[in-house]
Amino acid sequence: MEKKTSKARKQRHGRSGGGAHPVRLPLVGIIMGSSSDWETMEHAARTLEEIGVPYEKRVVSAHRTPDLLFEYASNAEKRGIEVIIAGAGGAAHLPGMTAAKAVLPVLGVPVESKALKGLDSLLSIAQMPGGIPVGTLAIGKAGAINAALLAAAILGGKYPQIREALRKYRSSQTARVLANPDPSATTLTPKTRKPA
Ligand code: RP5
Repeated sequence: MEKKTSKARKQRHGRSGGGAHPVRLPLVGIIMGSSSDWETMEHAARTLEEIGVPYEKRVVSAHRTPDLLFEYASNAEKRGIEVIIAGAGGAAHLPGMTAAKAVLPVLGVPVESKALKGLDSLLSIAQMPGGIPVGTLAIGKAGAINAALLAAAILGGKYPQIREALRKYRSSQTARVLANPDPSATTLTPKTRKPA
């Protein structure tokens, strides 16, 4: 047991204790209420991959698998997870319930619902009573991407390589915009372009 723990620590921090070596064990847990949320939540996963933040992903439903949710939220910290991203739609209690059982930062992504376009998800996640915070992002894809970026910013305080990767992500985003100043060059394909 002792050996396993120190091996895990080495894998996470590298020999120099957090600076130069890549972080390999999952630091972010991405959970979602249903596999139907993956279409949205995969944007969080892809963004973490782009920045090089190790993560795990799984379906954990607050109302369909409440015991699993309790187990996941209670054990995440012990397993080395440092930030949880929770996406859910409709009466979206997953992020709030997770935050109630874990002291880790929980970032909530409101998944767009069919009935109310995600406004129900947004309010369910954002309107937590004082005492148990959930950092709530925008509805849908933008929220999933930003949850990953915010997770990286939180982790960047402890892992310099993640802070640097986030800095690079931001500069290449800026460079992409500056390299494409003409909006008509990228938004209209020949088929959709109106005749002059
Ligand atoms: C929530 O209900 C999930 O987060 C999902 O957004 C929504 C619908 O789930 P499915 O009926 O598609 O499984 O629990």
